[in-house]
Amino acid sequence: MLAGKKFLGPQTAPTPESRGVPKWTGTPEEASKMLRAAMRHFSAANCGFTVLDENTSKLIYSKDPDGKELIFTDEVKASETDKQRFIPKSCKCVMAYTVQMSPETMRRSPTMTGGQTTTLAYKRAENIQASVQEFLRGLGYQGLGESSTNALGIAPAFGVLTGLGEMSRLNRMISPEFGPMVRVFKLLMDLPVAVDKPIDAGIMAFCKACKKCAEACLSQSLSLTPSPPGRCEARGTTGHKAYFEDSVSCMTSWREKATTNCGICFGVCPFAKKDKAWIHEMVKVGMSVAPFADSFFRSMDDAFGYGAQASGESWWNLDLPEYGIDSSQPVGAV
Ligand code: B12
Ligand code: SF4
Ligand code: SF4
Repeated sequence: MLAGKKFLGPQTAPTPESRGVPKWTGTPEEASKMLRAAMRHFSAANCGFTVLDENTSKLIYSKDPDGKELIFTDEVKASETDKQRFIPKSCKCVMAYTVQMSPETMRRSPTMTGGQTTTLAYKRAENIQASVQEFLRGLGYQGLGESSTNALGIAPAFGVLTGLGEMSRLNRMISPEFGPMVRVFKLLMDLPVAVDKPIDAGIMAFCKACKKCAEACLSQSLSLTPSPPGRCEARGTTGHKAYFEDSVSCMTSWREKATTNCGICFGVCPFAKKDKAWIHEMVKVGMSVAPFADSFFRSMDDAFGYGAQASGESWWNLDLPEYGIDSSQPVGAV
């Protein structure tokens, strides 16, 4: 199935109403547990939950990429017109979820082999979103998704708020289980769920000494400041601490190459080599117990050559697993 993304979903699954049965009910904890299992089954790497409040509602865009306005309403049913999408205030539960990307192909950025890492994850996310929207409909609830790739709201922010990972020098989310090798998505629901909390796995602290991504970026778009500033002068952004990148020079460098996007910074990150080497295990231990060891572990990562970019040539000789990812990685096991 390649469903294409829709705000309201495919709307084809029979509802409890149409089957003459009551909607599913359970505790918020049971709902979260059920959704976690369903999302893994649909091929998401992990998912987490939070609730929209006065602050976090600001992370929902005011307009989708197609120009339609996103408007919160007191109506019970979500709907859309030519110009607007209406989000019932009852759809205040947010599920953020991740989809794994292949570290082996990403470290071939910026080439077509590297670029398809992104495309493949987006294709899988289309199916995952449609599947969970239909799953919720079958239970008697609404799942409001991205109307097109990356619509609806700021994905890394919801990833962090739902405890899936931490922000990093990439100005993107790094997950303890999968490193930066995940794309992040979100869905609004009226199914009450148990919420998760943001985590501190020492990742942002590790970034202070590491800087590997910023040194590898060919357009010098990433921040080299020791600590994340709370304000981005270029964007006029305040309110969250982040290592803001120069997104104009990043995107310009893609356009100059004119063949593909880029992801060098993701590919070289020591956390991208998850479970490939003992060094990674040591990094994990080091960062949780001895933050001063971070620069040592970054040097070890360099010494073992794990952070190297790779050539996009002869990709057909790569003996990759399906989708180039390890789908046997359990979550929460770090
Ligand atoms: C626009 C965009 C870009 C633009 C501009 C980025 C920007 N910062 O504006 C450009 C072209 C530069 C870009 C590049 C890349 N991107 Co991009 N991008 C997006 C997009 C579509 C929108 C982000 C946005 O709204 N930015 C505007 C404002 C909010 O930016 P900002 O103030 O700098 O805030 C950033 C962070 O600080 C954080 N954030 C913002 N508010 C808050 C609040 C809180 C509380 C917290 C914790 C965090 C947080 O989120 C923002 C992420 O860019 C998202 C998808 C999405 N809907 O989120 C993908 C997305 C962020 N990109 C992604 C990726 C992977 C990339 C690339 C590696 C390209 C690739 N090969 O895929 C590069 C990495 C470049 C880099 N390291 O800087 C992934 C990141 C996944 C992850 N693990 O976090 C996303 C989430 C797409 C996806 N569906 O997975 N991107
Ligand atoms: S995607 Fe490429 S150009 Fe953009 S910040 Fe990362 S390494 Fe630099
Ligand atoms: S390469 Fe180093 S500095 Fe960059 S995100 Fe990864 S751990 Fe942080």
